[in-house]
Amino acid sequence: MLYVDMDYFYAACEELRHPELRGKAFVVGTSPPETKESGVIQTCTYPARKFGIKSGMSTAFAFKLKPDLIYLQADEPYYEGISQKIFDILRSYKYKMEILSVDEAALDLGDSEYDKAKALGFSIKNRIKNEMNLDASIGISYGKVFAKMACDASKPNGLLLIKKEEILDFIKDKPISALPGIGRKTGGKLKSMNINTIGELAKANPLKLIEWFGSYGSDLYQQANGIDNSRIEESSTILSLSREKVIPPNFDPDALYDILKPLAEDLVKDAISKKLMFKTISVKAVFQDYSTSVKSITLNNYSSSLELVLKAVRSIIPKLVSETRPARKIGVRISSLIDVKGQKTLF
Ligand code: DCP
Ligand code: MG
Ligand code: MG
Repeated sequence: MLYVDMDYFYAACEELRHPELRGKAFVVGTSPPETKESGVIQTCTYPARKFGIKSGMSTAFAFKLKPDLIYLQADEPYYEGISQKIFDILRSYKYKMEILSVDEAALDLGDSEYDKAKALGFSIKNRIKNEMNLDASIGISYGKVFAKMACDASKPNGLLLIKKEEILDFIKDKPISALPGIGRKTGGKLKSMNINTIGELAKANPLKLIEWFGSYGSDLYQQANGIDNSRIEESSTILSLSREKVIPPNFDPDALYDILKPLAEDLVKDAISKKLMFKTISVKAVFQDYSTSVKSITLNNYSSSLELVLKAVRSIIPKLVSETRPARKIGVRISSLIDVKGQKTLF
């Protein structure tokens, strides 16, 4: 498996159209410059990371760490256009490919020899550099999870191959947070049981893990023991579908669901007609000051269920908007799409 993740992606895209920023410490955040301190950092360049700045941090705090930080507001449609071009390059290699986020994808190399896989990795890196002037990091290993971990460990602008027999050594002293999918909740629970490293997780009681986390617990136990059963789910060339609507002035925030429901119905109809299934559901709000906020829910499996979209929308709305912060526009989006052409039984 070969895993590609672009380096400081949104900020690297900004360097393409603002060459004067290249190599500087700057951040990309959610809010317009006038109200930037109310938002969060979406990414920052590696020079900015030296000051302790990170994605997800409040912009106000990032400015405490570096008061003369350069700030830009995110422009997602621009980044998504660049992302499509990168995926076109990856697709041209004709391997089975899964897109995992705006800046990452996995290619299934089958039983390729290590030398051949490495040469392919360098060829991909060079093409992305030559054609897009962007740095990609690449991890090659057995399974999606270990290839992603190799990619993370290679950053920035790296390429790392971890052979099957090297995996246990590679993962055992890493913190559990290095495993993809371990967030604050799972991480906190494991830490409360004194499980801090992947090596410690490998020795945990698998039945307990399943009791706490269901089938994810079993995946975690296997991964910690060097087993990765994840398969490539071939992605659609369409990255996401969305619908949005302007909210009338003084609209009751409790009634936002009534605006989103018909949008979600139309969206799911569109997905089914395009023979697509989705895994991620997002609701986006644009506020009066044009700052935006997006919250997402990722399902365990691909779906085409309107019910699941509506359930996700109902649970996200209260987290996104409040009476003190009225939204001017609201939208719903489905992403992580797969093509189900020829798999009619799924519908
Ligand atoms: N992103 C975001 N909010 C976050 C994390 C990420 O909006 N909390 C966006 C901005 C990132 C892009 O997604 O540029 C890709 O995320 P990555 O996690 O791959 O991070 P970067 O590509 O920015 O940096 P790295 O070099 O560590 O991959
Ligand atoms: Mg990245
Ligand atoms: Mg990424």
